[in-house]
Amino acid sequence: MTTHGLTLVGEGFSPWTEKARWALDHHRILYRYEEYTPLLSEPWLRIRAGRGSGTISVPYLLGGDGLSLGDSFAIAREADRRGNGSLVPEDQIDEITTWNERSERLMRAGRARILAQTEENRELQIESLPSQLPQALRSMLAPTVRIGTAHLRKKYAVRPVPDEELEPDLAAIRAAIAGDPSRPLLGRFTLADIAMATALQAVRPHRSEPAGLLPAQREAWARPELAARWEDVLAWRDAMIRHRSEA
Ligand SMILES: N[C@@H](CCC(=O)N[C@@H](CS)C(=O)NCC(=O)O)C(=O)O
Repeated sequence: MTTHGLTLVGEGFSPWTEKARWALDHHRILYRYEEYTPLLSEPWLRIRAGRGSGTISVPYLLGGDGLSLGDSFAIAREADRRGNGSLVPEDQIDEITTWNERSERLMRAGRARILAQTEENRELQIESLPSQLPQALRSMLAPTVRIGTAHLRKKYAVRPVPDEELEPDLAAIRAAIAGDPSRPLLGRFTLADIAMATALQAVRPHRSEPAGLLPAQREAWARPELAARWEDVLAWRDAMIRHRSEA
């Protein structure tokens, strides 16, 4: 297997990372995946990315040829370039950008919720620690996770997002699919579908994707009352993910 020197640095539980992975996988682009831990992994990522200052986030795509991309939308466009396009067709770029902005809003709402829950819940703190840490240390180190959540709160200016604020973006999906749970948002499968399907993790995660979302995290991302009002939209998301695994 050759990855052409591509490394994707990401967080296994993150919808942004999942979006980038889906776009790369869609084009069957091979890459090495590397798990990122906030704060701890940042210096090494900065060195390899050639970004000594400024904000840096994951997913981050690094290439042996100097490729250095730190945004899921940019990574998806790169995947499209390498894979001879189809996810971001030029004639639909404006609509796809609008869907991408909707997905960002949902994902940011998800981040606000999971950070708040992680600050309260010890099980979530333990799950958030790097997986290579031995079991005996995990319980002891659980409170240190709050250093990471405080850092992320500040970095992303996180504020609580009530359920109602998510509804206009969910209504946009409902209108676009018009009762057909397997209809792509723009009539053909594009990055709009990937972005929104992954972002719906902020309403209720899919039962098994992303695989890096651990059990307590999966429960904590869910907004059950909101999800109950948008089952048709969640069924559409499930159909998109089925389509991904069948492809
Ligand atoms: N607009 C960016 C947002 C990415 C983002 O918010 N990443 C967060 C969540 S995965 C992150 O890197 N968190 C860890 C950190 O900032 O250290 C994208 O689409 O890639």
